[in-house]
Amino acid sequence: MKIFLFLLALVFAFLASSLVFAGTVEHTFKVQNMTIKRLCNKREIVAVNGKFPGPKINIHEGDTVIIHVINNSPYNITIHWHGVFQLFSAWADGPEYATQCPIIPGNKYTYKFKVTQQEGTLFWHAHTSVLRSTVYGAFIIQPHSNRFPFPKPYKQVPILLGDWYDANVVDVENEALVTGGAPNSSDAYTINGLPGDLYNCSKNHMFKMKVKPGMTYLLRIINVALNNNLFFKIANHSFTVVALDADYTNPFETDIIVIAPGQTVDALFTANQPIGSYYMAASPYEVGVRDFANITTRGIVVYDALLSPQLPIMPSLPPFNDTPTAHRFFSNITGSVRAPHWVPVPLNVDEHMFITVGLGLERCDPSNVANATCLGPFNQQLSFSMNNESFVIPKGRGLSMLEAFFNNVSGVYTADFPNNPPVIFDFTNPNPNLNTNLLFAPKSTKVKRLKFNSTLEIVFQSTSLVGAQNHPMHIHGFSFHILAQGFGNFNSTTDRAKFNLVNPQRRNTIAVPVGGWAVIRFQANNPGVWFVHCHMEDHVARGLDMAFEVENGPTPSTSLPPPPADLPKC
Ligand SMILES: *[C@@H]1O[C@H](CO)[C@@H](O)[C@H](O)[C@H]1NC(C)=O
Ligand SMILES: *[C@@H]1O[C@H](CO)[C@@H](O)[C@H](O)[C@H]1NC(C)=O
Ligand SMILES: *[C@@H]1O[C@H](CO)[C@@H](O)[C@H](O)[C@H]1NC(C)=O
Ligand SMILES: *[C@@H]1O[C@H](CO)[C@@H](O)[C@H](O)[C@H]1NC(C)=O
Ligand SMILES: *[C@@H]1O[C@H](CO)[C@@H](O)[C@H](O)[C@H]1NC(C)=O
Ligand SMILES: *[C@@H]1O[C@H](CO)[C@@H](O)[C@H](O)[C@H]1NC(C)=O
Ligand SMILES: *[C@@H]1O[C@H](CO)[C@@H](O)[C@H](O)[C@H]1NC(C)=O
Ligand SMILES: *[C@@H]1O[C@H](CO)[C@@H](O)[C@H](O)[C@H]1NC(C)=O
Ligand SMILES: *[C@@H]1O[C@H](CO)[C@@H](O)[C@H](O)[C@H]1NC(C)=O
Ligand SMILES: *[C@@H]1O[C@H](CO)[C@@H](O)[C@H](O)[C@H]1NC(C)=O
Ligand SMILES: *[C@@H]1O[C@H](CO)[C@@H](O)[C@H](O)[C@H]1NC(C)=O
Ligand SMILES: *[C@@H]1O[C@H](CO)[C@@H](O)[C@H](O)[C@H]1NC(C)=O
Ligand SMILES: [Cu+2]
Repeated sequence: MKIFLFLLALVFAFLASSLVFAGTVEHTFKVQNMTIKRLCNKREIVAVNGKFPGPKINIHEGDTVIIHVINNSPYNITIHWHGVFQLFSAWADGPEYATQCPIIPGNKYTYKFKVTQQEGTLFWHAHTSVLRSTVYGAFIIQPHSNRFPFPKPYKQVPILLGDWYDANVVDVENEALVTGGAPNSSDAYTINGLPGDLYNCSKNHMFKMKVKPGMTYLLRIINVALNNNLFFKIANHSFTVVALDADYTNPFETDIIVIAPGQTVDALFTANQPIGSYYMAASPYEVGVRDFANITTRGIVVYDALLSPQLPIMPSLPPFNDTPTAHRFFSNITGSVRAPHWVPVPLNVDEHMFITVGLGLERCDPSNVANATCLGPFNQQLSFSMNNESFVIPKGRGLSMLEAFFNNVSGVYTADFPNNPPVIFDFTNPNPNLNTNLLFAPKSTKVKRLKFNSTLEIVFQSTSLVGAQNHPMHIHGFSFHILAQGFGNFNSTTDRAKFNLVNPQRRNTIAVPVGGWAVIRFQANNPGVWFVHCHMEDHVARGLDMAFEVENGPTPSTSLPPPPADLPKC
């Protein structure tokens, strides 16, 4: 009998390890104030379950995720599962007033969705105001079979690269919206919430990673910073990039990672250097931004050995404006066509869009702002736009955009987002000889309607009217192929020849080259309203957004199901 039970146990153990059944992963997120010391001060931040960074969600592909969000914070909250396709579950996507009204203080909402057709590194974050500054965590999708398309790493280590405000971040944003100028910059960068010893009072707030000599680690690197691209290095070690935004790539050898807000990079590194300790470090990559924290965050990689360690070695990081290094990283990585979940590039395009993205102005309205003069360029207010439409989030209209879509309610948004910019000019000329009237884009809430399953190609063209800046464009609900990218104005005659239709990288956030363009393509196979926006948080509130309204398919199983009963009301 004992032998029999033992054998039975063996059989079950075998089944459990080789056959993985789709499961359910359930968590409760209590969003609440938390007192924390960073830099030299104690501060109240908003955080989940008293943890900063917030809890890691670790699931397998195919799992159903149920997260009960209880808002005990003083602010409205929603949570976005950044990069999760939300196939036929748009109600769980999260951006405030796009797919749901916010969860007001004292209320709750349960996010429920199934994660399929994707695996790798994603993250979750608040999608109300600028609260994602401290309300974030890793969202890791393990392969269903636990098998990676590369040798199994010894350990997986999330590396959340963030930033830290030595002030209440909501006050910082609101102050900027009132003055019309740029918000105060963050005060530090962080690795897993820790600034590291180059900052004051932070010697004991440094991320430490112990490694075993000869072992290979999978770093799951996520840029959660509000407004900064980052360079990342480990002294004397190189990386093999194996995935971007939860999509496998061909192995790419590099000693530097470049990552924009909203992006992730999966990189292997082997502890193959002389026993000792080595700093890992991140510093900003910024163009056209006057004010940003200009100090490196660092953590330390320590070889687990009894020998007394040498002084740690510091990597040398590029200058903050090193666009060639950024472009080399961003443009050279290709998708792995043999890896799980590879999607071939759709070859027949149904809709072509050419979308300008960039900085402009909004007229200073003394009755609306604190002052007769605003603090933006030309004493006006900063504003951002796409195709000269500066998006206004439809707050105060009683319904989210997705509810308006589902119930056929008009008056929340209009479906006339233009396919092309209204004026063609020398988009990337830094000193255009133009009428300043060009700088003022109208405020509107426009979406682009797409047929179910149609294929869309977009040229994102950045503009330099008031100044060239980086814009990491994020599309909810989809990953897209990046066919080509370059500098200057996109030329449809010569640049189409550069399209990679065979093995382009696939991402959910494209860092449009500063003063340049990028071309993407995807199939709109998911009905709902999908927010599209720059992942520089300051650009979101000022209009660098739009949305896709993807129509239902022909059958109930290709249509958006009704909303959950507990969907928050406005
Ligand atoms: C939470 O923190 C905010 C910001 O510091 C503060 O205004 C608020 O009073 C705090 N609320 C509670 C319940 O502690
Ligand atoms: C922003 O920075 C200015 C200048 O340092 C400071 O006076 C102001 O209080 C800051 N704003 C916030 C909200 O911290
Ligand atoms: C108001 O304008 C004055 C003068 O231009 C400036 O010094 C001050 O900082 C402004 N205050 C606000 C809140 O924008
Ligand atoms: C550390 O504090 C000193 C004195 O307040 C200040 O001058 C310096 O800029 C601070 N350094 C950092 C990295 O914040
Ligand atoms: C680390 O790299 C530097 C610069 O390449 C080199 O001089 C040094 O010898 C290396 N240190 C170790 C411990 O390998
Ligand atoms: C950033 O700091 C570096 C070195 O401390 C300095 O050379 C550079 O000019 C600074 N950049 C900005 C934009 O402040
Ligand atoms: C990457 O792209 C750059 C152009 O930005 C090119 O010069 C370089 O040779 C490419 N290859 C690698 C492996 O970096
Ligand atoms: C919305 O309109 C569509 C198409 O006209 C229709 O099929 C659907 O039943 C309508 N939905 C509601 C809730 O009225
Ligand atoms: C944007 O639209 C406004 C209002 O129609 C117009 O005055 C302006 O010239 C346009 N600018 C551009 C860059 O298209
Ligand atoms: C949508 O496209 C997919 C793959 O491209 C195809 O398998 C599916 O049948 C299409 N569905 C409809 C309703 O057209
Ligand atoms: C595109 O490039 C071709 C070939 O260099 C050139 O003749 C044409 O003028 C360019 N078009 C634009 C819009 O710049
Ligand atoms: C919070 O959400 C409610 C309901 O949508 C809204 O009325 C209120 O204005 C929101 N508060 C803020 C500060 O956005
Ligand atoms: Cu932007």
